[in-house]
Parts: sequence; C-alpha cells; structure tokens
Amino acid sequence: MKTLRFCCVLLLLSALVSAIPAQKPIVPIIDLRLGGLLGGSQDGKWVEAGLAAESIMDGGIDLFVFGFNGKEKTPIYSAKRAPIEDVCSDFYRIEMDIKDRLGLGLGVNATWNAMPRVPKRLKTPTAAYKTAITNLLRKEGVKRPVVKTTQIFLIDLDNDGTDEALITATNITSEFGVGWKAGEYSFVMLRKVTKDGVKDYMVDGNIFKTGQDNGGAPNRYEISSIADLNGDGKMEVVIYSEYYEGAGAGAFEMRGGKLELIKGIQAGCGV
Ligand SMILES: [Ca+2]
Ligand SMILES: [Ca+2]
Repeated sequence: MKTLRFCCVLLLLSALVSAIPAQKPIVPIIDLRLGGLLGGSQDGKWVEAGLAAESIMDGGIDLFVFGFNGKEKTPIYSAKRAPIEDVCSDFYRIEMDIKDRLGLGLGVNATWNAMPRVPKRLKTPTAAYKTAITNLLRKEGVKRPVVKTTQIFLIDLDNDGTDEALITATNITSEFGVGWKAGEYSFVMLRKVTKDGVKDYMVDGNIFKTGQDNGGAPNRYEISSIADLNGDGKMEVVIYSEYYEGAGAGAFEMRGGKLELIKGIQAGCGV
C-alpha cells in the first residue's frame, strides 16, 4: 500500500514538473548595418543586449538574414561577439562576414515567421506624402520645407488589415555630416489610417529649425529592417542612425497606433 502511495506521489510530482513550460532560449536580434546586438526576445518578451549577449557562445551563432524582400536564402554562419571596447562598454559588436548593408540578423533558434508580410516599396512620394512631410516640417519650425525622401514602404505593421506608410526623409547637404543648415532634416515618419482619419507621426529624427542658431551635429536616419522580432504577428521597425563620430540603432513597436522605441532593444556607440 505504501509503495502504491509513493508511486502516486512520484507521478503527481512528475506531472507537476512537466506542466511548468520550459523557458525557450533567447533569440538574439542584430542590426546588420550597425553590426551590433540590439537585444533579444524570449517567449515573446524583450531581453536587453547584456543578457542576450550571454546567450551567444564562444563558437558564435548562426543567423537568419532578413532584408526588405523577406528572409534571404543564405544565413550568416558563426557570428561572434567582438571583445568589449573601452569607449563603448555596453555595446556588443558582432563580427560577421558581410559587407555594409541594411537588414536584420535573427538567431536561427527563432521558431516564428519573422516576415509574415513583405513591405511594398515606392520610388517616389505621392502628392499626399509630400504634403504630409511639408506639414510636419512646418509644424516643427521649418518655414519653407524642401521635401526629399530616401525610403518609402507600405506595410501593415499592426496586422489590422490596413497598410501603414513608413517614409524616411533626409535633406542634409553637407557630405561629411559635420555641418548643416537651418531647414535641413533627417527623420522617419509613420503615416497611419485611424478611425479619426490619417495621422502622421515623426518616429525618430532631427530637424534644424528656421531661426535656430546652431543645429549641433546632424544624425542621418535610415530604416534598417521591418520584421516581427518577437513572434506576436506585429512587425517592428529598426531605425539606424549615424553622425560623424558614432552610430546607433533601435527597434520600435506599434503601441496605441504609434511606433514607440523599445527601450531595451537598442544599441549604439559614439566617441
Ligand atoms: Ca495596419
Ligand atoms: Ca512583433
């Protein structure tokens, strides 16, 4: 009788243990343009870069590559953590055999489809986009805006059945990125259809207002990738930026109809 009871307890214990779901491994998220670890995701949650870095073993990690056309055929093999640099102690540079390019590296342990939808790319802005950019620049203090776009994507980020527009607008004439003039700018804009009409938001960027004395050193912004980084069916946007002595990238997610920076999923290094 005692043996039977003991067996029952054992069975109950093992049932309890197996009912606790095992935590999935961390999937590292890497911005290819920055060549650095943004962070990771685990069971749909965000993991900051320091923790995600610990999941990359000395032998390196293989990465799926995502460009704007979807998942690419050739993965990156054995991407390794570079030694920590003194000037950027919380930046995890990733050594990979790739040339300068935009895009995303996601650990091959990712179990979801990171590109459930593929963005459509437009070469030139529509009249409505030009007006939207002009209005945004005027609101931000530029008296006579000159509209220049570098990237236009149509993509349903939040999976509500309607495409959002993502537009990068950059008008900075200095080549080396040190000086710029009043009225110049670089930013990424989200254009979203809501029940109250179309709304435009500046996601990230900088604008040298008319009448402002000194614009500092300008950042140039670029959308680096658009992908579902945590497997919830909503797509995040990774924005890369650089200035004359540094660079950074951050992931933004749709929250309440806007794109907001995910604080734990960003990286950068400047002198
Ligand atoms: Ca949408
Ligand atoms: Ca997502």
